[in-house]
This record gives sequence, structure tokens and C-alpha cells, in this order.
Amino acid sequence: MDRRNFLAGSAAIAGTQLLRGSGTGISAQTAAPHSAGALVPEQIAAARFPDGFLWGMATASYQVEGAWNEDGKGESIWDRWAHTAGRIRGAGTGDVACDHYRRYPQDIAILRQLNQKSYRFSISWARLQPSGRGAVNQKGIDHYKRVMDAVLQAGIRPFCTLYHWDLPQGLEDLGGWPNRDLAGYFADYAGILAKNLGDKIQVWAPFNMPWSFTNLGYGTGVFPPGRAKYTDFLKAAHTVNLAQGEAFRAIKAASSKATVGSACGMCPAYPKTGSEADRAATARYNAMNNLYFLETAMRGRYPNAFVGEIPYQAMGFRPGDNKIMQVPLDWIGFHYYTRRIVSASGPAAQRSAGSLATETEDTGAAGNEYTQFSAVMPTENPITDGGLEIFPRGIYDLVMQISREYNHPIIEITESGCGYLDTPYDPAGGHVPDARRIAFFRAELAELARAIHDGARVRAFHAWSLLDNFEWNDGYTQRYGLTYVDFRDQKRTIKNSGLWYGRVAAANRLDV
Ligand code: IFM
Repeated sequence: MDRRNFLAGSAAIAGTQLLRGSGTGISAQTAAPHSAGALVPEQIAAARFPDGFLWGMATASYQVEGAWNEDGKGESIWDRWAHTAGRIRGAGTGDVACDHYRRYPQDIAILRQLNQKSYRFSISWARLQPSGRGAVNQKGIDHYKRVMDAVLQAGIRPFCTLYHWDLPQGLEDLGGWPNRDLAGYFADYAGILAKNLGDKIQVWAPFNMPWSFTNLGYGTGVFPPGRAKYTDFLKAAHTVNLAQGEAFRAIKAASSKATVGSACGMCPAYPKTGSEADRAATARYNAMNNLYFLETAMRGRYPNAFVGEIPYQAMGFRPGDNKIMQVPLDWIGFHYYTRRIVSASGPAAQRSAGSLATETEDTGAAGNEYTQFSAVMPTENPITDGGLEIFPRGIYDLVMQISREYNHPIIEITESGCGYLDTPYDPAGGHVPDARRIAFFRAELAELARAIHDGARVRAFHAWSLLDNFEWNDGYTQRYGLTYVDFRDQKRTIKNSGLWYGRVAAANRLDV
């Protein structure tokens, strides 16, 4: 099959029927698709990526660094949470994690070996400002300068996420994200980073998955600080929107070369039926889970994720906040893992019980009296060991949706990956034969190539993750890495998926 036929054929397989949502600016699918659409070998072989495409990998400070109390670092809410009995599966903590704090030269050498062009990492706020405000810990700055030098020497673009969930405990003690003063503290932190590292870093994203940490930390309480009040979530989310705007300005003021974007968790959502109620519920889900921190930046307004009026009072909105939030981003970054099927629900809160809140629950928001939708992850296609349904077509739908919504912005896929528990296999010389991860990325990347062919301006893809690491409440019971880490001795073994991904990065194609 030639390239043209491949693309035409795969578009037909996808069969998307995107409609404009009424008055929301949100697209909604007419009905839930029930299969991923099998990809044939010719489709994989025909997939191409543009010259200069930025192949990358991602990590996050608390998940990999360790050194939790060294060189002046302060305590974070994840330190406190993981040190509390019963919070983390297997009693795991990030105290040592992958020891990336010391072993970063070795890890950056892996990125280089695998032909990577972009390294997305996050900075530990408590390493820079131990209590989250005030004096700067010079040892923290010096550490990240050394890391950046190593990344640049390897010919890799540093992509810095300012906040990947590890709030300094000192700021939680002041009320945490529901306290709008944190927007100002975050802007100070952003300015410190841009002033000290802006000569080395040009690509910045203020927040990783802002909906997740505000909702899980303050709305449902399954992540630290473990508070469960929906109006606290509304307040926390509003502070984060203000903080995103203030940080954007602080970074740009300190570094003329800086570009600022996002790293939102997103999930393409499909209505369960073609009914008006399910379509409206899907639009609310999309507004809440996908656009709540994007529409605010791009257009200075909240998308209406609510039944009825936007609850400005409950979120602590003040006159003029629109202007603070509005900072048209230089590019839009988002993650893709899986999809949701959405239906209208009553006002009663529905939440899956007993989950330790990995990505499964993270993106699977449940409704309440404000939002009144039920969002379910289907299980029609294979499920990863991490518990997520594999749905390659979702990345195509999501990329095309965001392209349409925001007038064809530059897009970066900031994360995508899968949890599989494959381990080194001795008869094969210690290789990690994780064929399922290769199949996952191959199918998904073919769908991404299709989106690029159809006009989406995607310039980067970051696989989650460079290393097996601390998977939040699941501790070390999940492995998302393209490099296997033996947590007994910190030995790294590049998995077969990592070797394959390195060849893809070199060739810009998938049939390698
Ligand atoms: O490990 C997480 C990461 O921190 C945020 N996105 C999803 C990953 C896998 O669950």
C-alpha cells in the first residue's frame, strides 16, 4: 500500500465524525467508537515524521531523583505522604528512587545513545526554595546547572517542567493550592529558575497535569495532601490558573529566549450514546479534564464544565482574574494515555472505590453536583499491566481536536507510555524483551504520523519514561520505563523497546 492509500485508508478506519459542540467551542464525537481500528503492517511502514522531529523521553523529579533531604532540600508533600504508613503500595518512597540526583550523567548518556533530541524533566521546588518561598538554596541551583550542562553537551534540548506535583510542605502548611497567595510564590520560583537557568533552558511548562494534582489532592484526597472537598479543588484549580499566568510573565521577564507552554493530561472523550444529554456531558468532561487550564491561558476564560453557571464565587474568582490567567501559550503540550466514554449522570458523586489512583483514576473523572457526568475507561481493547485500555486512535482524535480548537498551534506530546512488568531475561543475555511496549508505541505513533500528515503541527513526542521509577501511590509495582532499573543495585538495562525507540529516533520512521 502506498503512503496516500495508507492515509486515506486509515482515515476511513478512524471514521471520525467530529461535530462542533453548541456554544462551548468544544468538539464532541457523535458516538463512542468501539474498537481501536487494527493497524496493518503497511500502515506502520508508511508512517513518516518530519525532519527535525523532536524524539524525547520524560521523567519527574520526585519519581527519579531520590536525595530527598540532601544538600539543603526541604520536605515536599510527596515526602510527607510517602513517609506516612499505608499510603504507598509496598511502602515505597521516593527517598532514593532511581538515584538520578547522582546518576544523571549515566542517564543522560542513555538518552544520547538512543538518539534522543529532547529531555523533559521537572525541577524540585523544595530543592530550590526549601519551604517554597524566600531564600534560594544555591546548592539546588548548582545541581540543575550541572544537569543542564550535561544535557546540552549531549546535544539534547532541555524541556523543563516547573512543577510535577512535589509542592514544598511549607506551602501546604499555609493552606496549599486553595490559598491564592501560592500564585505569587510560584511566580517568584519561576522567576528564580528563569534568571538562573534561562541561558540553558528555553522550553518551559509551568505545570504537569494540573487537573490531576488539584483534583486528586484537594477534590478526592487520594493524592497528597489528601484533602477531599470539591470547593477546595475549585479554589486550588483557580490558583493554579493564576499561577500559570504569573509564571509565564515571570519567565519571559527574566529570559528573553524563553518559550512557555503546557503539559496537561488529556483524554479524548466520546459520548456513550448519540443523545443530547450524553453529548453535553462529554462537552463538560472535555471542558473540565482537557481544557480547564488551557482555555484560561489561551482565551482568559473558563470553559463551562458545569451544569448551569460557572461557580465563580466558589472558586474565589475576583474581577480582573481573566487578565491574570490569559497568556497565549507559545505552544500547547499534552499527554495521551487512554480514552473515556462519557454519559450524563445525576448529581451524586461517583468514584471508583479502592483504587490507589494511578493514571486509571487520574483521567477517569467522576461527576458530582457541579459537573454531572460519568466518565468510564472502556475495556474493549487490550489493557496494559498499568491498567489502561490501549486505544491508539485516541492520539489522532485528540491532536486533531486541539489543532482545531486553537487554530493549529505548535503541539508537543509531553508524555505517553504504558506500564508493563517485563524484566531482564537471562537466556537472552539479560535483555528485556518487552514486545508489548514496542507494539504499543508503534501503533500509537502511526496514528500520530497520520495526524501530522493531516495538518497537525506536532513537533515533539516524549515517551514516558526514560527509566522505571516511583509510580506515585503504586510505588515500585508499575514499570513505565524504556530502561529497566533494578532498584536493589540501581543497575540500568535498556529494554528492547528503548533500543527500538532509539532506532525510530534515528530513522524518523517506525519500520525499523
Ligand atoms: O508516572 C506518571 C507521570 O508522573 C504523570 N503521567 C502519567 C505517568 C504514568 O502514570
